Amino acid sequence: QLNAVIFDLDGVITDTAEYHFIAWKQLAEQLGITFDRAFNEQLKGVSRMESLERILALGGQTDRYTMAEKEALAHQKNEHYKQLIARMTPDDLLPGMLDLLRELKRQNIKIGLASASKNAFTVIERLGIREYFDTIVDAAKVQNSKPHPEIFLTAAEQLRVDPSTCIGVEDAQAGVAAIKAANMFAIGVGDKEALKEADYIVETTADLTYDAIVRAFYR
Ligand code: B16
Ligand code: MG
Repeated sequence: QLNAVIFDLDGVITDTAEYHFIAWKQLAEQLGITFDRAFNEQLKGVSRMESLERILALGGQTDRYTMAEKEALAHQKNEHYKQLIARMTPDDLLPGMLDLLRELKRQNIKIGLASASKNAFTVIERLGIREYFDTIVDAAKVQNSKPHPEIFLTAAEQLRVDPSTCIGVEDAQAGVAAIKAANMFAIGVGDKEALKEADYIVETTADLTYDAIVRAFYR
């Protein structure tokens, strides 16, 4: 029986990856590190500090900064990112997502958010969809990042549902792995090859209709 659907935020509900890209790119350039869109793909679903570490490694600067300096660099990126997301509106919802949230509500299926972003709440507010969520679990509330299942398990616990009755929706490979480790039904949005661990894969959110996901879950 399907009781809940738990969504990732970035890349599933909205495309904040572009804003993360702009903010990280500016910081990387300041440090003399060349940073392109292809590399940005590797930062999807990855925490802020881990993203910084990967960028420093890309530039061969892993040991150049103290922990305090790294915190300051991550803070600087986040201030820039916050300026960018402050301009988001409901128009930034990905295709089909509002319809899906509405239909889930109508069918009395619980809705959760499991995002690695500490800015998740702000983004949800900017998108005007706060009212749809029965729980929002973000990186600030968990110890372990994806692919660890903790964030999805915490969401299920707060929704008071058994993980096996949940669908998790993710665009990142680490996210799909986290959903599977939580013993939930995993839906991947994006590349078939990259997300092959998922139980069901759609190319874009436009294909993420209520009927399609329910059919996949009960198949
Ligand atoms: P913040 P998700 C993730 O969100 C993003 O995909 C990832 O690129 C970002 O670095 C991470 O959140 C942390 O974000 O710096 O705002 O805490 O895909 O799990 O919703
Ligand atoms: Mg994501």
